[in-house]
Amino acid sequence: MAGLNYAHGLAQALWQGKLFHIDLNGQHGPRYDQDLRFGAGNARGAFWVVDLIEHSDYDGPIHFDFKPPRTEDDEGVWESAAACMRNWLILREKVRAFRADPAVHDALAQAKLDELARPTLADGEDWRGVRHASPDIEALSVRRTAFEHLDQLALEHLYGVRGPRAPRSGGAGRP
Ligand SMILES: [Mn+2]
Repeated sequence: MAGLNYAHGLAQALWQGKLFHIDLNGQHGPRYDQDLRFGAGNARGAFWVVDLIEHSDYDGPIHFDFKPPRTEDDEGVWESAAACMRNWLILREKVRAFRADPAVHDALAQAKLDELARPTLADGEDWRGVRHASPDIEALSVRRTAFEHLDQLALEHLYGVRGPRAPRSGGAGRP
């Protein structure tokens, strides 16, 4: 609701060993508490949430906190509940294919994933050193994260143009 990145919030809680419970639903940007069924609304955000949880050591409950529209009857309410679970499973299949894609392994390396757990403070450094720091501007200017490349690969898996069920030729095939 606050417009923050939900996957980032979960990742921070995991990093601190403080993720004990999650409530999943769908949302269109920073509005009131929409509680759409999971996978509706921000589908890209849902992809990253499933990717995070699937590839973490989280073993707590995975709950849905959604609200079917009031125009649904009892059958529609249960359909909405089943759709939350189905969308989780659809996205789980997609994130597994994403993580198995050799291009993704390469993109994660380009994004310096292996450096994420490395402290930015070197041995012997403290805050006093910052006052006299002389950064290598040339080196900093060529540094890149390559997050766009990684995120585009995620979108292509989400859109179904990469991975096991991707079209093999014509139309939406990748260049
Ligand atoms: Mn809610």
